[in-house]
Amino acid sequence: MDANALSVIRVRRPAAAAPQGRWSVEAVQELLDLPFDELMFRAQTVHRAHWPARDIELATLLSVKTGGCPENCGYCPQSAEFDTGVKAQKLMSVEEVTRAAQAAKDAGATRFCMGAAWRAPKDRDIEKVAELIQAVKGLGMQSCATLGMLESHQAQALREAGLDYYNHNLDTAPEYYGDVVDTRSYQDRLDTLAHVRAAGIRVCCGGIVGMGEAPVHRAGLLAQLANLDPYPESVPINSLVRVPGTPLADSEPIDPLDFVRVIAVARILMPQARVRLSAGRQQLGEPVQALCFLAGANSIFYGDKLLVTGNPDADADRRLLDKLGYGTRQVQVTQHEHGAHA
Ligand code: SAM
Ligand code: DTB
Ligand code: SF4
Repeated sequence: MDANALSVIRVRRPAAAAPQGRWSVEAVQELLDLPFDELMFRAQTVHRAHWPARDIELATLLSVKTGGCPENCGYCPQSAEFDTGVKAQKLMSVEEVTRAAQAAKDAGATRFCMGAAWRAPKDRDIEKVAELIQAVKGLGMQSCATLGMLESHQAQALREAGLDYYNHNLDTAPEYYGDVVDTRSYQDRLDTLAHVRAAGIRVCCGGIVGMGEAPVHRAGLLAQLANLDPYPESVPINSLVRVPGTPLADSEPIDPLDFVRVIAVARILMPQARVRLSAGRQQLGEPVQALCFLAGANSIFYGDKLLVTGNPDADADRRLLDKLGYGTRQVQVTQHEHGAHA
C-alpha cells in the first residue's frame, strides 16, 4: 500500500484551497489499481466525511440547440461531420424551455442543464441563452449550461443572467485528446474553464471513459480534474454512449467494475464535488449503478433523455432509488407532465 493512497482519506481541504499539481498521474493510477474492497472502503469513507448519505442530486438535461456542430468530437452524435441521423435544429424558445424545466421540477429535479451543439456561441446566442437561464431561475431551479468555448465577457454575461454552473468537460487525458477530437485543443478547454471560474460561475467538468483509452489516460483525466485549482464543484463521469455513425461507435466498452473504480477515485480526489454518474447508465444496469453510488456518486441525470440519446426513464430511476432505500424525498411526481418534453 503506498503513502499517497493512504493519505487520501485524510483529505479535508475546502475546494478553494486545492494546491496546483497535487496529484501525479502515478498516484492516481495507484488508487485505480487498489484491491476493489480497499478502494470502495476508502471512497465510502471520504464520501461519508463530506456528504450526507443517500443524497442523490437529480439533474435534468435538455438539448436546447441540437445538431449541426462544426466540431469533430469522435464520440458525439451532434457533429455535422458524422452521419448519425441527428437533424440540426434551431435554438428552442423561452416558452418551450420553461415548459420542459417546469416538467423536470415537477418530477423532482433540482438542477436543469441546457446543452447546445455549438463550437462557441456568438454574443447574440449568449443574449438568448441569458433569457433561458432567467426562465429556469424563475422556477427556483439551479441552472447549468454547456454551450462550447466561451470568451471572458460571455462568461460574465452568463453569470449576470444568474447561471449557477457551466459544464465544460476535459473528456480525457491531454495525451489522448488529439485521438478523439482535432478541431480544438486541450488548452482551449482549460481557457474556457478559467473564464468560467473567473466570472464566478461554479464549474461542472468531467469526462468520458470507454473511448478506447488506456488505463493511464483515465488516471490522467482524473489527475487533471483534481488539479484544477480549485477542483470543479461538479464532476460528471460519462460512460461512452456508442452512437452508430460516430468514429468511436465500435470502441471496446469499459469493464463495468473499472467504471466503478473511476467513480471511486473521483470521489477520493475531489471530496467536496458532486460526482455525477452521467451518460451510459442504460448500459450499466442497476447493480453497477448501485456500486457507483457506494463508490461515492451522488448525482444523476434524471429524465428519459440525455441530449439526443436515451437515459433510464424517470419511473425506473425512482424505482431504483427506492429499491436501494434512498427514497425519493424530493420527488413529487406529476405524472401527466413528466416526460412531456422527451
Ligand atoms: N458543445 C458543447 C461542448 O462540447 O462543450 C456542449 C455539449 S456536449 C454534447 C457536452 C458533453 O457531452 C461533451 O463534452 C461530452 O463529454 C459529452 N458527450 C457527448 N457525446 C457523448 C457520448 N456519446 N457519450 C458520453 N458522453 C458524451
Ligand atoms: C455531461 O458530462 N454529459 C452530458 C452533459 N454533460 C451535457 C451529455 C451526455 C451526452 C450523451 C450523448 C447525447 O445524448 O448526446
Ligand atoms: Fe459539438 Fe459539443 Fe458534440 Fe463536440 S461534443 S461535436 S463541440 S456538440
